[in-house]
Amino acid sequence: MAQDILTRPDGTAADWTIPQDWDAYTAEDHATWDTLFDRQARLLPGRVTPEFIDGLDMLRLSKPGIPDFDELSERLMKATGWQVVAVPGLVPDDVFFDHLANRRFVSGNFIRRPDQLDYLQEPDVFHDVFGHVPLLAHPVFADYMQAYGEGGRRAAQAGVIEKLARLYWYTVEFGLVRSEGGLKLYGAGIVSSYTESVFALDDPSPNRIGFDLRRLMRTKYRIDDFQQNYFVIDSFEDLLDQTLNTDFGPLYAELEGQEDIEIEAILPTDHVYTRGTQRYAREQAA
Ligand code: HBI
Ligand code: FE
Repeated sequence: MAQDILTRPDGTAADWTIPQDWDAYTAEDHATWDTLFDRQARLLPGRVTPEFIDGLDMLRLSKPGIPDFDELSERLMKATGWQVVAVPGLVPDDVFFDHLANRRFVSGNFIRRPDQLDYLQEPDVFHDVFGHVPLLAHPVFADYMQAYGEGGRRAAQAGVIEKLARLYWYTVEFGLVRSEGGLKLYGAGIVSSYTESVFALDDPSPNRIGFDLRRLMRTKYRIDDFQQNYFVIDSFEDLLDQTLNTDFGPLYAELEGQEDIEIEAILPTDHVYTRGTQRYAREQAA
């Protein structure tokens, strides 16, 4: 993967962490956080899974300004034993997995510029902290993330990271969860995006299909625009049960000879919540 060619910047520890250097944030940086936070805080109630809102509250993330990671880690540590550590940007897969396996979530310490509110390539502190950290206060999701890190270390040794990366993508980053009141958001890539928070639930374009581990691991994904397909889990407990409490070794062997599934495909065996029109993707490609 591309991360293999990353080189460790000067001043970075062996595990790629750096001091957050909270005092170095400018008034503009904090204002950018507040703008992004207020927008999502108004949009998400009723759309996001209630456990996410519980996490925001428990971690006092509504306090204005970019959170101080030490303060945040202290609260998170009490809830689930996780910490947040600062990194300069993307880190190599093995480093990333190692942090997760040790219940450390890595966050970029920088924040996007005011002219990049809606789109940026690298994960910044808003995506990483607002998007990912609230669910780390939930005991089951917290265990899922640690198990993912452990699974990642094994997948790296077996040379099958691509399959496991798809699991992260379609759950941790872009997952939906079923509830009595309809589908809800929980993926960090969605909940940290003003536009995708609406698209993922309301737009007729994407498919929304039931979570199925084998099926998911064969499904390609796109990183450059709104998703064309979302996988829907029943609950965090079910997600953890179906995935990381099991040994993936035999599964990888089984998937070895099978072809990838196109992003927008719907199979006869799929549990279809929404058959998308794919109109958005078609228009973007035109
Ligand atoms: N590094 N900082 C950072 N954040 C990520 O989300 C991340 C990473 N390195 C690798 C990675 N994610 C993924 O490629 C793994 O899930 C496979
Ligand atoms: Fe992310």
